[in-house]
Amino acid sequence: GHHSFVLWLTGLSGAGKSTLANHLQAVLFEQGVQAYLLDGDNLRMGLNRDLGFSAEDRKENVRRVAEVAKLFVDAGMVVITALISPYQSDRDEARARYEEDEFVEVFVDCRLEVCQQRDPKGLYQKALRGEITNFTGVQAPYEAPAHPEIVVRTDEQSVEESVHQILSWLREKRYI
Ligand code: GGZ
Repeated sequence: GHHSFVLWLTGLSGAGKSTLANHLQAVLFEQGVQAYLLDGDNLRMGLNRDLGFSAEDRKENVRRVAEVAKLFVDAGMVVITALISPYQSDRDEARARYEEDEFVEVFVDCRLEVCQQRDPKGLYQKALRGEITNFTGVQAPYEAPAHPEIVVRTDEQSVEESVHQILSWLREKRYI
C-alpha cells in the first residue's frame, strides 16, 4: 500500500504544472493510487475567488490550499497541488504544516523564455502589453525552490519523461 502525502508542484505559468498533474493523476490511478488534484487556476474560481495576485493574496492562496490538502492527507489521500506558489517563505510555511515525509516539493523548472513562447493562454503577451499587472515572471517574482525533493526540466524533456522521473522518485522512496 501507499501512504498519504502531498505532491506540491511549483513553477512559472506555462511551465506545465497542470499538464503534469493531470498525467500523474492518470498514471497513478492505473497503478491503484487515487490522487486528488488541487489546481490553483480552478480553485481561484471557487474557494479562492476573493483573492488576486498581490504578494499577500498569493500567500493566502498558498496557505488555504496547503490547509485543504492537509485535510485530504489526514483523510488518507494522495494530493497533487498545482500552484505557481512563487515565494519560498509561503512554500516553507505550507511544508511546515506537514510531517516530514508528507510533503514532496516538485520544482517544475522551465526557462521563462520558453514559458513566454508557449504562452498557452496569451497571458504573457497581455502582461507584456500591460493589460495584466503583477504577472509572475513579468512584473512579479518567482523564487526557485532552494531544496525541492524533485526538479523536472520541462523545457528539456517530454511530459512522459517528467512523469516517469517523478514516479521513479516516489517508488524509490517508497511513497507508492
Ligand atoms: C500569475 C496569473 C496572473 C498573475 C492570472 N500572475 O497559467 P495559468 O494562468 O493557467 O495559471 C495561472 C494562474 C495562477 O494561479 P496560482 O493560484 O497558481 O498562483 S499563485 O500560486 O501565485 O497564487 C495564470 C493565471 O492564474 N494568472 N493572472 N498576475 N498568474
